[in-house]
Amino acid sequence: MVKRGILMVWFLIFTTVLGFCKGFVYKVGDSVGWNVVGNVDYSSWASSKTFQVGDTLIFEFDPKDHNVLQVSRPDFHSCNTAAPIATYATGNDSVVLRRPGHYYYICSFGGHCQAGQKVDIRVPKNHQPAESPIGSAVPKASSFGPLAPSPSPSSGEALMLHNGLFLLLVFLVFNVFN
Ligand SMILES: [Cu+2]
Repeated sequence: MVKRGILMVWFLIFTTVLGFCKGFVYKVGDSVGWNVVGNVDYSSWASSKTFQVGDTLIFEFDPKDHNVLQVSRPDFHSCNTAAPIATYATGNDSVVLRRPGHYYYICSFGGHCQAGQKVDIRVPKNHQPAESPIGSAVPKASSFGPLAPSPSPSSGEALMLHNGLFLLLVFLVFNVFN
């Protein structure tokens, strides 16, 4: 019974450490969300962030008035809505940035893209040192983020994660054989 209690504590510590090491969740447009009112400059919104593989974007909008189309680079620049790569239309849509590169999103409703409802999310190839997360960035609760070693504060977190994992395994093995 005591052992089970200790195991629970370890599990809690482990999952907490894990929670802080994963990708961040970014709500596109912060408090305004995905909209044309509020005059959000989505390009400066995006350039103020350092996205990483494993991060999640959340698009919040009224599905009667907006949607989210992932499009190619040329379609992004010309606001062409005819050939989307993906469409999101629930009004509370999340997208996980699974690989490096550019992610282009536009709204296909009349004139919205032309009015600036478009965002270019760039996920750098290399694991960038994470800026101190501010604003809408909150730790995410599923799937691993990148844990590539780099001389940054996040490498300390990664180290913590690995240590935590190692200790948990040692602890579990110890418990099984005793
Ligand atoms: Cu729209």
